[in-house]
Amino acid sequence: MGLNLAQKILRAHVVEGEMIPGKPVGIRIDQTLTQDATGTMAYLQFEAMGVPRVKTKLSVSYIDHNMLQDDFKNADDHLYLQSVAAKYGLYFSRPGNGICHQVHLERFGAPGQTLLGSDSHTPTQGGLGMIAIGAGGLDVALAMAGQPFNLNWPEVVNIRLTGKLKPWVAAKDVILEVLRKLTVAGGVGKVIEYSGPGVKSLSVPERATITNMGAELGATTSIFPSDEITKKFLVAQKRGKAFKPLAADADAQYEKTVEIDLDKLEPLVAQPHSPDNIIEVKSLKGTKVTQVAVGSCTNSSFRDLMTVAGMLKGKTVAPGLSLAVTPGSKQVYEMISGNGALKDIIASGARILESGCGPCIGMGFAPNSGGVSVRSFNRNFQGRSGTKDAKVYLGSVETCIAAALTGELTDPRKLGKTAPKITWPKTFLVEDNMIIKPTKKPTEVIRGPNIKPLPETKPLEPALSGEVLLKTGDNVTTDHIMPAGAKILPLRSNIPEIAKHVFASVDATFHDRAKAAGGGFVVGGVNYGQGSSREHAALAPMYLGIKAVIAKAFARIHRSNLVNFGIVPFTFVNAADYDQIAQGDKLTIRVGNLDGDDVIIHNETKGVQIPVKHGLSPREKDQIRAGGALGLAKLAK
Ligand code: MIC
Ligand code: SF4
Repeated sequence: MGLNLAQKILRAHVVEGEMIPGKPVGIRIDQTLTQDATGTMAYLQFEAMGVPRVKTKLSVSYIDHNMLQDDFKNADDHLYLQSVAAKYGLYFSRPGNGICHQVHLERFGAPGQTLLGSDSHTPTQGGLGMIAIGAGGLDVALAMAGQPFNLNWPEVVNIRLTGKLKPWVAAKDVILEVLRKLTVAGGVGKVIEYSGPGVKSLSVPERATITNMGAELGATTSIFPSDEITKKFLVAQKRGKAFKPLAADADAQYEKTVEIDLDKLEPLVAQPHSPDNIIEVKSLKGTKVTQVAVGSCTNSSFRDLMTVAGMLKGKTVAPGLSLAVTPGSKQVYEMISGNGALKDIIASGARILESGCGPCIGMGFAPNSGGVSVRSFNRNFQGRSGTKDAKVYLGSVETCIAAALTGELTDPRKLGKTAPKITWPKTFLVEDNMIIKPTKKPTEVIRGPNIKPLPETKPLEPALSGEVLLKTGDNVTTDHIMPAGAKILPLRSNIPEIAKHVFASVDATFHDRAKAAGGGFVVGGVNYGQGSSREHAALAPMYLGIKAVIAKAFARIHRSNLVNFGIVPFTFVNAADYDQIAQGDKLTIRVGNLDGDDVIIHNETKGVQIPVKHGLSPREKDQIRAGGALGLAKLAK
């Protein structure tokens, strides 16, 4: 029986466990990446492990999220990260060098290797034929310390691409179509693997747009084969040596195959407030738009910025609308300024933002009240833009600029028969002067006042009791649990402070009630904790005394983060029992030593007993018993 590509790479990296779908395995990690918003916590945890140097082939620390420096906090974090990188042997990508996933694609990604990143869009590197997985900072810290990464052996779904994209239809429309078909929970526990004759019509950055937004499916990762196009990209990045041809066997088996005919695709958008709320752009014709933003790790490559320039050349942004454009990396920025494309963008009235995450994570450029924003990004959860009642649509660069020029949602095909043609350079401009290489020189770690010590964790108690502090619905995101944005993100290395914002947008009283009650429980629906990999969505609730979350189903990364911080993730045996618990109910859960999987919740307020499961692997049980993975790592030292 032939193997698919994901299985081939994973198999070559397995160090423990059984390769049976749903069963836990440990894999060796070749590369890691962190960004500043998750990195500070990851490195505080790495430091606590007492390992003198990172043990991976390559580890990179990026600064791209917390770039607004309205006081000392973000700048303190940057210095801490730079000094930690120097001390422990990491590459350091300085602020201004670009968005981690874009820069990693250009400078470090390597076909056939494994990458673990403390950011949910780490699968971007699947565009280069890597197994690239997003995880919480603690998992990344453990990988840097040489530990295997644990995951359940995934099912592999094949997306078979045929045909070729028509003018004005983009790679973004491919992933929006996949989201329409599979939904935001459709990828949980799965790897999405692309195959078929349509693959060769897509460049590496286009493939990376698709694998990037595979995160929105909840998938473990997404991957493309590594072929002649991959080789051309790596050679153009002066990294030809990293190339390795990789593909699935001709008779590879998949859990299922979904066919997409690229010829038939049309420009699509995700409507507010979910990336799977997909519709054709043409059916929203005439919807007034007040702002447009191009950028983010999904769509800020050279190809994307050249498309922006080509479409804007000689034109002016529609009145009553603001357009922001973010080049994804310094390489892209320098190249478009060298070839004159930047001039066309500036001349049109666009506002150029520095290379970083920016508006994607609410770091500036928030929309007006009730505004309509069209963005080339990957997430449109309510409030993420910084304006709670804004309506955010996600679309291709082509769809964004069509809106920017006309002031309303417009099918880009209406702009003419031929889309701007992009001339690819033979070689990209390779100048790594903003990447500091690891050295062996002894260095001191710089800890400004924003770097607070890690909070204490406590071993598991045999009986958990308390109040249900919050009951949520389905698809709650980590942006709901632990919001981001310009005001809250600078607190990422200060848990007592950031904990004040837990669930702030859902229920502003949550923090005070949790504190007063000395902790308690949260109840959720399906796909609880989708979205970001931020471990603060587990760490801050742990700090507030949350002992367990009881949900219909969890998103993969968030479930692992809960376990990493000693919070038990229970799922209902019967989903209907969700109705048997109300906010404010008093629960007692006798977990004992977590030996059996079946646990009964006693709802003392309602006088009912509710069966739940924890589904913890032996390793996860040990972690929870020790009060979390860091506790366990310390015990093992
Ligand atoms: C995001 O897109 O939500 C982020 C910000 O990049 C997060 C990481 C974080 O919260 O720091 C992610 O996707 O993991
Ligand atoms: Fe940054 Fe947005 Fe990408 Fe997250 S999704 S890494 S915030 S650009």
